[in-house]
Amino acid sequence: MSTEPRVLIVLGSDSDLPVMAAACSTFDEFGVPYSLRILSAHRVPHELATVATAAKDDNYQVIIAAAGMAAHLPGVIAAHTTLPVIGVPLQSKVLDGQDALYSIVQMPPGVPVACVGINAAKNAALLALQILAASDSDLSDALIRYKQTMAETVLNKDKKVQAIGYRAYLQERG
Ligand code: RP5
Repeated sequence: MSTEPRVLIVLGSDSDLPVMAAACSTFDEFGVPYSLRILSAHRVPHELATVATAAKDDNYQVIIAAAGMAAHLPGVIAAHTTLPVIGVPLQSKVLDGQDALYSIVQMPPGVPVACVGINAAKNAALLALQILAASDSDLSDALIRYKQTMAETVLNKDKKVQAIGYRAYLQERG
């Protein structure tokens, strides 16, 4: 597998990193290299535009952009590139992430952004991996194995709750 980063992750602030670390660890788990940048649409608009405009020539294939509050970051990036952009709305104190969700999800026709759930860093990474897997059979196989493992985990829980009943299950679950 190439060591050249294929995914560009952009955060609106370093305060977004604790949540978005789950995206990084998901890429680590699949052995897919990524670049991580901290570039605000509002605080460093020119630098952000430069990075977004160059992303395709820099050989990135998909971009994840995470921001909270008035989260214009994914939309602004999408305005500067034809690469697929996945937006992650982040929870904030005052409006609980709904501000970011609404800022990201309702893009005008012509400039799409794929929006995952509030704080859904892991799903953003998995969606990015699925986009890459469309032209990468090794990654596609790894994602199939991931889903199989997930299914086995749930089926084992189902078996267990049927075997020991809900009270004992809850006790064991803690
Ligand atoms: C957004 O404003 C960032 O994405 C972050 O979620 C929020 C607050 O940023 P800081 O004041 O913590 O840097 O642009």
